[in-house]
Amino acid sequence: MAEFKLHGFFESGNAYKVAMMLEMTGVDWEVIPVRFFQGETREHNWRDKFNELGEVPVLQHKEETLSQSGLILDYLAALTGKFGANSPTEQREIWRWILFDNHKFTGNFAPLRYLCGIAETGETPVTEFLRQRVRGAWSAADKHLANRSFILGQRPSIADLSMTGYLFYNDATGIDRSGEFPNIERWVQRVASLPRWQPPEALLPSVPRT
Ligand SMILES: N[C@@H](CCC(=O)N[C@@H](CS)C(=O)NCC(=O)O)C(=O)O
Repeated sequence: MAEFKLHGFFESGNAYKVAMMLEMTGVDWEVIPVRFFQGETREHNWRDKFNELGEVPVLQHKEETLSQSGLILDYLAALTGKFGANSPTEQREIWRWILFDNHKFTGNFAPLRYLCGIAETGETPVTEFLRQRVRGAWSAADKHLANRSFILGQRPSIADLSMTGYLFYNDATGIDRSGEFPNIERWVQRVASLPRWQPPEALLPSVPRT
């Protein structure tokens, strides 16, 4: 049995953020596939056992059962000594961007990607609104990355793993990332060039969609 157990599935970019960290830090981990599209995370039993919030990812390690990808990344950075902060100032900077990620960067992109590419709703006022919000959040990050290799500067951290998690998937959101946000595009490639990086399909299992 592996030391770390990650509950997740391929389409979950939030699970992928944690999978990247587990793989890139070289710890002993395994995935427990979650039948997300069949409603497993809505079942009382699953919520009682793993996460009362009804969300993936969940990480089990020894006596701990953790949810929220940002908090899990922070837990793993502290345990492994990798991709974490070197000072309280860096720690605050990491959390500033992880909170921004959860609220706006991933927070708007993930539902847009879901509506456009998985639910296939077609264009609606909701997709239009979300796309505008994504462009706003991505513009801020693109500007920040204009003169930095990574969020903290020259060194990759969990903030980069959190924010790029959803950017390694094909999406049908209608945003031309390389054309509109070239600094983000180069940053994504930089993260993909880090040692032990692997794409979502190599780390997370596909589960039935129906
Ligand atoms: N802020 C959370 C977001 C987690 C999240 O929204 N996970 C999705 C799957 S990618 C989920 O389980 N959604 C279930 C729902 O919203 O009901 C994190 O970063 O872990």
